[in-house]
Amino acid sequence: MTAAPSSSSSSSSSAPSSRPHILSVAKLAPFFMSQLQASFEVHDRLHDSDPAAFAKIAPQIRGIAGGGESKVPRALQQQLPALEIISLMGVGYDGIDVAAAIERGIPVTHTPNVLNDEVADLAMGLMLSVARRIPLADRYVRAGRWAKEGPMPLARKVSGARLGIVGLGRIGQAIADRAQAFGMSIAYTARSAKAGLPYAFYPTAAALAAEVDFLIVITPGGAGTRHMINAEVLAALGSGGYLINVARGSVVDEAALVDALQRGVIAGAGLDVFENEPHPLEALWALDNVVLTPHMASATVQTRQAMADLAADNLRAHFAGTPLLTPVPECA
Ligand code: NAP
Ligand code: 8YV
Repeated sequence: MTAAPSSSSSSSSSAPSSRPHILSVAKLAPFFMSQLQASFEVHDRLHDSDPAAFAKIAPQIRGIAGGGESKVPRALQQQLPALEIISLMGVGYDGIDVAAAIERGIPVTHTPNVLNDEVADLAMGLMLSVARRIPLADRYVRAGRWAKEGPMPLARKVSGARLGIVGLGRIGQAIADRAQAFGMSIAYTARSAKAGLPYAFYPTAAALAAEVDFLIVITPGGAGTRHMINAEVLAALGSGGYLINVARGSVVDEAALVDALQRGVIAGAGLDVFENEPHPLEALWALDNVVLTPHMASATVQTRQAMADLAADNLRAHFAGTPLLTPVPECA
């Protein structure tokens, strides 16, 4: 969280409003916030900025709006006796205590599918960037090294290589579509094999890693996938292998990854997500065989607008008494 939240609602009137009160739990994009403010009384991160004011308004809060990285623990839900819905602008919802919400009949909504292309594009971009050393090459030219030292060392070919996808869901399949156009062979792991798809299934990440050159991770975060990519998986990927993580930082044991990168256990990594955001391990910063991006896989104007529209539509649907557009599977 980078900016100080505003301390109260969007209403300029001192008269009580009949519009539903919403708590935003993240710094929301202006094009999301403006939609919320048009329909609701929005209290922007008031629980963080002014706990006393929050305690007064809490009994009236009927909705929560947040992003894919937002935390909505049981303790926060318990402070909101009138809470009816939690709407996220993001597909991942590992920060939400969904079980606590379900106990009270509170639906949780997210924004699947509208970001598949964008996240798949960045996964391919990271794979190309680290294998072809594009950021390193950019720095090489800017530092005047081309003229002094000549061409850079040769890179690793991506087209035609063996790709493993950890998590073949909505985004994983969009990655596979792109990889097919690169002539890559495609294999995957997931909780279960997918009937009707022409890709080889491996029951574990380690078994998959042993058979591929590039391993792209695109599962949900949370307890079920925590440190699924560990030292054993990295050893299986091997000294010619590259890891790409566009899922959640928690899925990869980051200390084991740093060790593997430093010792040449794997060839390189492209990382959009980290265990402690926005503070990736500083040991990663010094490594030439990694490409780092700041959790930006869905961050284009077009896709973030589509995510905001869907998240706002879910809230509007709830308060209009019409069916939710995209509840998380546990609430569907
Ligand atoms: P999805 O359609 O639900 O797909 C998730 C896939 O992960 C499924 O194939 C699922 O297997 C697999 N999976 C789940 N738990 C697993 C486990 N314990 N072991 C092995 N595989 C497991 O989700 P999605 O829409 O593709 O999104 C995936 C995730 O990407 C999100 O939850 C979010 O964390 C992340 N994400 C990141 C960014 C970013 O900015 N970097 C943006 C968007 C999304 P089954 O099919 O067998 O159930
Ligand atoms: C965004 C994400 O960073 O959708 C997700 O799960 O991690 C990303 O799209 C975030 O949700 C924006 O609010």
